Amino acid sequence: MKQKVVVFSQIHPEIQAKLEQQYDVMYIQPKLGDVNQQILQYVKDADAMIGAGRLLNRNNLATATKLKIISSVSVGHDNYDLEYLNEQKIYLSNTPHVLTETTADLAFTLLMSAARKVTYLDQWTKQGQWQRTVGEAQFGMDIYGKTLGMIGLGHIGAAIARRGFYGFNMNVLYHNRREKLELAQGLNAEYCDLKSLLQRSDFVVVAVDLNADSKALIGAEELALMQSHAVFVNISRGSVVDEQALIQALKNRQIFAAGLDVYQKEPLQESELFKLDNVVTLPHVGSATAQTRKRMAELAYQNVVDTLEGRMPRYVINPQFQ
Ligand code: 8YV
Repeated sequence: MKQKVVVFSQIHPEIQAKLEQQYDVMYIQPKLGDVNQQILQYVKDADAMIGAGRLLNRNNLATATKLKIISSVSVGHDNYDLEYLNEQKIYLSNTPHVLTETTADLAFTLLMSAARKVTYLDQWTKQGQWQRTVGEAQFGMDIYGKTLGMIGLGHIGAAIARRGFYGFNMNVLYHNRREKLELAQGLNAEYCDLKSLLQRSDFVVVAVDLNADSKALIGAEELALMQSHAVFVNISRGSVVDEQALIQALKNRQIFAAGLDVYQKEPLQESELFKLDNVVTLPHVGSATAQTRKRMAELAYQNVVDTLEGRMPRYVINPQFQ
């Protein structure tokens, strides 16, 4: 009798095929109706779940009596009710490291696109607005040699800081739950409090995990500390930022521009952000390259195999069911 695995989001086809060879695989398919009802039905005798981008908690996992692991194809794991998984002794695993550089590339893409008005000017040009030499309305902000303020200096935050320091000769400030002396030394980075970072930075990049400390970390008060020429980038989680406050700050030209890859509600379907010419909005694509998503899926697959073969998964979040 094959063990049962529930796939709750799209994963790389090669990994899908490997799962189907080894296990009895069921797919959660939104087009078939209520996803939570599908999850409740399929997890009844499931041994493992693999996927990303879906809230899994004590409500939609209530029927999971045999579940041994939720293998998330992501580095962030705020979608999962960890307290419940610990109660039920269900491993939660993730896929760190393989997406670090790809996500940092995307963060810097957002920084540069927002700084130089790339998306606005692309549309402006394509609409035939380019009638004469560009003027101040088309001017962007310099990046080279400017001050980069990192909110969060984990693996991804450090990779972003390296791009600024080595690639653009930027002066790096950082705010983190604790100082990262060794890492900061290599980047000549200065640890500072959040207020000082927001006041001094030309570019503010949010790269924190979503947790009790970082939820709603950036609101109207924090945005008001930023300089009017400053650019704000968020590649962490939407809930780290008060989105309405950011919209107001952009509308009022309190800051120069923003580059966003995450939002309080995803997918972002209707938003005042769509009407603004000083924000770049991307659809949560930080790790979204074919190569990186395949490597993430490979790690997630191995976490499932290890668990179902009785070994501790390599990237487990709750190794001893704290
Ligand atoms: C995931 C991410 O693809 O890894 C993460 O935490 O945010 C992305 O790489 C996303 O979470 C999937 O919904």
